[in-house]
Amino acid sequence: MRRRRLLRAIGVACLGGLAGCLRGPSRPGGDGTVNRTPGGGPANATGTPMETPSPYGGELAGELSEPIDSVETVIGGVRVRVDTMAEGLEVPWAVDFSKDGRIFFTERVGRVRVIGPGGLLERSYSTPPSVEAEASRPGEPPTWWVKGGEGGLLGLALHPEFPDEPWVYMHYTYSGDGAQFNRVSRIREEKLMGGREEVLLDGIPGGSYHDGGRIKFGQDGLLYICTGDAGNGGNAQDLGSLGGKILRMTPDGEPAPGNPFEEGPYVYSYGHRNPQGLAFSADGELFATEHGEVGHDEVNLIERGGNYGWQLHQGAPDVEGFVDPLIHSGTDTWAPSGAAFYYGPIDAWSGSLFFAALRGEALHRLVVDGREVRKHEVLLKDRYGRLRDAVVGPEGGLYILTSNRDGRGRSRRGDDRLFRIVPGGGS
Ligand SMILES: [Ca+2]
Repeated sequence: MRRRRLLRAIGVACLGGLAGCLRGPSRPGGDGTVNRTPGGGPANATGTPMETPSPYGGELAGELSEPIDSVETVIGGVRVRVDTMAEGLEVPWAVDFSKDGRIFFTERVGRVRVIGPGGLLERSYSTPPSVEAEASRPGEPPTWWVKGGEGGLLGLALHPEFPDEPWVYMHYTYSGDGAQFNRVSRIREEKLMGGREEVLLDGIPGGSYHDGGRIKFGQDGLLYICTGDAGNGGNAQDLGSLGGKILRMTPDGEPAPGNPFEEGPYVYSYGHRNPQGLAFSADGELFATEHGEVGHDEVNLIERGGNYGWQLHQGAPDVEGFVDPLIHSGTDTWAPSGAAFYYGPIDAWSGSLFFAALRGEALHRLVVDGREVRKHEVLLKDRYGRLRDAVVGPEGGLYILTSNRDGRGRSRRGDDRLFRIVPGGGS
């Protein structure tokens, strides 16, 4: 039995053939390093120790998977290469990177997926008990509604020391007591796959609309969490409610030391309607994107204890006691979501704040100086459809998730996709 299990595992690990597997990494470009198993594993025929088989089609040696497709193009006057890293996805929502080379992402329908050395792993890493959410079929016209609405499995963040600290954090919508809520939980990695779940904070207001959902670790090692008002604007000004906030917790799920409000120990800032994007600058400043009402989408510089206005104020009315956005869309609609500062190899973009936009179907680039927005450029307008997340990978690639199968988009061949933008011209 043990032998059969081992051979099956070897079969999964060694898509390149058993001989290649016994030799070591079968992946082209591998540097010959292998993950050592504490205590050593079984020995093969040559007497050298065998490693715990990887479920990912190769050893986790820190290198990212090769793209499945690449095209050269120009974006905003910059010559780039756009790599497709995964396709045929169902409403992917958030992406993060492990230093062992794996790319983790969520699909709103309830799956955590992983791209390993051999490409996208077919089976799910984890399937948390989120509300049942669905995706539209490719080619289906927009219906505005799919099961689950805006809820489902949303945010994802790896522990800053992952995989040494083997925790994957998630934000998802769940059903309980006849209503819907959101929770933040973490799963422990076991044998290179998602294991037991530990709920850190639940009872966050949820529903079919305005579930927030973005989570991200800051340079301070604390977890920041976007929560929506769940369609009840009164939540946002109520410090006793977890809705319409940016929350902050320790990696163990406790209120972060230094949080500003006794009556809301997890609250970091409030007066938010439906924030969906978080980005930290190199010097640790936090920026957040937020969906406004009838346009009035915002990019905010987040201050500890700040009141960002909803549902008392929209736009930038300069009222004492409230923090105005750095920029807002007026009556235009961006529907901004995931955001990231870019410090990659494309010089023209270095230091820019990018954010993905859904209804506006574009990638926005801001040049921010303090509270001043020096430049605002709209890229990829209508090229890939609705965009959900923008994240910079460990190699400096700009990773983008499409969201064309969320019921509101018109999906095309290959949707949904994870693609990345790297310098073009063969460099
Ligand atoms: Ca505001």
